Amino acid sequence: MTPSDTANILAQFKIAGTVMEVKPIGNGLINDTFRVTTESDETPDYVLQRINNAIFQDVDLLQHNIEVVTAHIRHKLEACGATDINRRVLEFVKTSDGKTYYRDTNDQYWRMMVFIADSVTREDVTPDSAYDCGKAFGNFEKMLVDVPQQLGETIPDFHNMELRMRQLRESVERNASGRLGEVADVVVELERDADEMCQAERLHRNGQLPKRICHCDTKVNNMLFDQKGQVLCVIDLDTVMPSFVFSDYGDFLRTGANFTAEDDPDLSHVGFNEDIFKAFTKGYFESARAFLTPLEVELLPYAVALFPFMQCARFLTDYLNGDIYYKIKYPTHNLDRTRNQLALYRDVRRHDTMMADFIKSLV
Ligand code: GN1
Ligand code: MG
Repeated sequence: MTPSDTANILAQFKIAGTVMEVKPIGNGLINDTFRVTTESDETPDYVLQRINNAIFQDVDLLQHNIEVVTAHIRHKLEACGATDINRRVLEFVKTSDGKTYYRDTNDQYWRMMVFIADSVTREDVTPDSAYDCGKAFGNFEKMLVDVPQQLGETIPDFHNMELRMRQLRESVERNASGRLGEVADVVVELERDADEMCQAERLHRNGQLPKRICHCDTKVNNMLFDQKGQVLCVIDLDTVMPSFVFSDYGDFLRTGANFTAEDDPDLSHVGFNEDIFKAFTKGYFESARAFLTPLEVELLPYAVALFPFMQCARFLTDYLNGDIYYKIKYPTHNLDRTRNQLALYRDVRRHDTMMADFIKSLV
């Protein structure tokens, strides 16, 4: 982005104050994010994002979802007399024609949010913070059980395991990168459990499992905390859409309860952290028990296994396709991610009984 591009983009949004600096922040694998600092302490800072519209192809639908969800949460917070509401829900800045995004002349899409004052993101999860995160994500779902409008899927079938297996099989078939030989063992292992991991879709077709509005990218770095470490709000709302509750519960534990990062190439570091599992589950269940069905509760251990399994299939598919989806830092990055997630999946399965017993003890 040249300085004049930046100036043009900023000029589209009705922001207060004079911009001093625009600097990249965050480490998401999909969008590009910048912090926009304004000169005076009287005016807020902002977050500018370029929406990756190769991945989120219907930006109109995406922003519609986000507008509905943030308005609904704001309304709920007001109704229960919450304080500090501007730090508990995101606020989007409108463009001069009243939209929450701007499409530039290069077909790039931009949006702006008010930067939440005195907030920090975290990358680490401890048993204490895991409990709070569980409560917060459970509460996020709870606030959205009665969203008044139909929301669309911003990435159709995003967490549909049947689709992810189909995509993997196609990438195996094509072997576009010529890397299949290196990963054939992983393909065999995923195929072995594929049927079991696809059970949510079958239960949904039989009418036994509902879709609810979920966040669908529940990493700890998709939350803001205050300076004392208390959760302020959930951010990164692009993937908020109808899904199984497993998405939010299982995907948090995929990253939060792994002893190491999802791309650590040293598999001896990978493992499932039981303390984090218990703390997160306790917090999540406290918030979500009011609306979860008995079948959803019974399948929570399945959710914990599903997400490393699905992410393994997704990273592997991208590796076979020649790294066209996830940002990579070196040629075998997706391979390291794939093997890491497979190792995590295996370790989660060793905890099946422990997880089921723990969840029963909460019910
Ligand atoms: C992507 O960009 P980020 O890190 O928030 C991906 C998630 C994956 C994650 C793996 C839209 O999320 O589904 O779990 O990478 N988001 C999308 O790190 O595909
Ligand atoms: Mg993110």
